[in-house]
Order: sequence, then structure tokens, then C-alpha cells
Amino acid sequence: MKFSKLLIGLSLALGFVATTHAQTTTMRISISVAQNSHQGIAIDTFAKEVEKRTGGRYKVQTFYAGALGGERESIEAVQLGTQELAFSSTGPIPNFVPETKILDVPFLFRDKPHARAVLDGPIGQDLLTKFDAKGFKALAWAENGVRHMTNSKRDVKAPEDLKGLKMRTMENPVHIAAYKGLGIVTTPMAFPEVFTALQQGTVDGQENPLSVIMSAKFDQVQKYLSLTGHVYSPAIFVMNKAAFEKLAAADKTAFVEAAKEGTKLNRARVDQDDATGVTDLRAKGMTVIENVDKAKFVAMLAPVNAEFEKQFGKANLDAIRAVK
Ligand code: EAX
Repeated sequence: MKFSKLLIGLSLALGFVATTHAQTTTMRISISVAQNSHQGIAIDTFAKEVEKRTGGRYKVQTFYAGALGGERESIEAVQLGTQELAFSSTGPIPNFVPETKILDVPFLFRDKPHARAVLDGPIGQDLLTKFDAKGFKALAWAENGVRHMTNSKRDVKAPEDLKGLKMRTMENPVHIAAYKGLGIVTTPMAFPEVFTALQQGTVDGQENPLSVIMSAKFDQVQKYLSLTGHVYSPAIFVMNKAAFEKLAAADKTAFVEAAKEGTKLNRARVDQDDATGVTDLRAKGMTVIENVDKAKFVAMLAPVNAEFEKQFGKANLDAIRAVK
């Protein structure tokens, strides 16, 4: 009798285990660039950490290279809840959360450590909370990198070399205003279309961090790379607000911590790409212009910057500049 009771107990226990496994919830996250990239490592790490930290009750399926659409589409899907998660640059983000515009002001950050300190500090953390009212939970800031310009026409050393150059830009209003101020003919376009547009000559150039230029193989369709470093490009882990609110308290922490782990490896990969990028892209045939006249870029942007100061508040811009 005792033995049969034990058997019943055991099968109940096994049954219980089986049901909890059946209750695994699978979510989706996407990026617009290739898996072998600073963004791929971000979402792969996130997926691994979510599964580990929730004991396998949550799984995250990863989609790369715009398989679920471009960044704007993925953010829209997350807002609607048809996709739970996305990892995106701030390209399309200001169209959803206007407060984030300030982060995309050219020449605002001195370098990556400065930008990371701002994003991880009170200013960045406060900006994360602005996503709540728009149907998102912003889990963590991450990084896309420092952007440089490429084109198929000529050496770009100073802004006068950009005059009349047709360049793809992100769908970001701050970038568009600034690049127009530099004399560029701006063509906003979703990232998955950029390679073909460069290849077919629909646009002459584009601008992106070395990490993106390499992972997207833009060296195959662009001859000149100028290390303009004209703007820092943040990235972010966003989640559908309702999906996040459904999580138990400990699971919420697990998701946030998983995103932070993703950010760590993401930033390390950006640093690695920045260290090897120029050599790598030269070896692939690109002409790399290192002696860019940044002071001239800054000077030419003065009128646009005056406009940004009005729009975002000089005090807010100065508060970012003052972060050590
Ligand atoms: O997030 O659209 C862009 O140029 C972005 O930098 C790219 O998709 C990586």
C-alpha cells in the first residue's frame, strides 16, 4: 500500500513538473542587423539570461536582420503587443517617445564612456521611465555606437565635401535636421533597404557605427569611410508594457537584469569593433579618411544647434555635457 501511495505521489509530482514545463511562455525579440554583430550578442545574451533567471519558464526567440521588419515596425509591433520585445537604435524611437530626441544631438557626447555614464546615470534612467506612458517598458539602454559617414563618391574631410551628397539617414528628426544643416541631401529609409539602395545608387552614402558597417558588409557597396564620429547612437531594449506588467515581481527583475547583461556584452563588442574596424574595412578595400576636420563640422552645425537648444533646453543639454 505504502509503495502504491508513493507511486501516486511520484506521478503527481511528475505531472506537476510536466505542467509547469507546458507553461513555458515564449516571447519574441528582433534586431534589424545580422546576428554576428553587437546587437546580435545583445539579444542572444538577453535570451539566454531570461531563460536562466526564470528557470526556463520564459524563453525568448531571437530574430535577426529585419526578419520581423525594420526598427520602426518592430517598435510599433511592441507598442501594439503583437511582438513582446525589440532591440533598436534610437533611429525611430523619438517618433514614439519624443523626450529621447535629445540623445541624438550631434557632437553632444565626448566619447562612449561619457554617453554610457549619462545613460546609466539619473538622466538616462529618467528617460527610460518616459516609455511607460507610451505602452512600453524600457528595460535598459544599450549601444549602437559612434556613427561615421560612408559614400561611393569622394573623400569627405570637411562639411563642404558633403554638399549635394545624397545620403540615407535614419527616420530620426534630429539627425535629419542636422544633416540638412551640413548640406546633405537627406533620404530617410528603413535599415533593411539600405544595402540595396547603396548598391543601386539610389543614395550615394549612409552613416553608421563601424559595428553596423562591418556586419552589414557596406564595404561591398561603399568606397569611402570618413571617421566623422558625428553622433553617438544609443540602442535600447523595449518590451510591451502589458506583457511586462503580467510578470511576477521576481521575473520583472529577471528581465531587467537580463537586459543589463545583454548591454554589457553589447558594449564590449562595440569597443572591439571600434578597435578592429578601420584595419578590417581597409583590408576589404575601403579608403578610410581619419583626418576629418571635426571643428568645421561643429561650426557648420551652429545654427542647427541653436535650434536644438530652443527645442530641448540649453540647461538640459548642458546637464548632459556636464556628466563626467
Ligand atoms: O540599429 O538604421 C540604422 O542605421 C541603425 O543604425 C541600424 O539599423 C542599427
